[in-house]
Amino acid sequence: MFFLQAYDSASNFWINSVDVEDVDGDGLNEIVISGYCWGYDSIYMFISIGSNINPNEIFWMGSYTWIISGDSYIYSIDVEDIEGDGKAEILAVGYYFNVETYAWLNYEAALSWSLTTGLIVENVNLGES
Ligand SMILES: [Ca+2]
Ligand SMILES: [Ca+2]
Ligand SMILES: [Ca+2]
Repeated sequence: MFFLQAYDSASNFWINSVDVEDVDGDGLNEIVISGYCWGYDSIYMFISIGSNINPNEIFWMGSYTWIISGDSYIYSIDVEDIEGDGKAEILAVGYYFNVETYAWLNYEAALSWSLTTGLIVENVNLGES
C-alpha cells in the first residue's frame, strides 16, 4: 500500500480505503486505493491503481487526483461491477466545500479506469450538507 503512495507527487497523504476488483476487464484483479492529500491550494482526493500480478511486488499503474469544488475529501470506495460488463466501477463517497455557497456537501461518484483512458469520473451525485 505505502509503496503505491510513494509514487505520488504531493506531500501529505491520508489513505482510507482499499478494494480489489478487476477494473479493466482483463480477468486479473487490480488493487484500488483511495484517500486524500494536501496540495498547495486545496485538499485533493486521490485514487491509485496497482497490480500484484507478480506476488513479490505491487506494480503501480497510475495515481489520479481530483476535486469537486473546493477542498474535497473521499471517505471510502467500493469497487464493484455494477452493470455486469466485466469491468468494475469505483464508487466513491465523501464531502467537499462548495466555493459558491460556502457549504460543505456530500457526494457520491462513480468512476471508471483503464490503462488507455486513466481514471474517468462517470457520474457525480451532489447531496445535502
Ligand atoms: Ca484487471
Ligand atoms: Ca468490492
Ligand atoms: Ca462495469
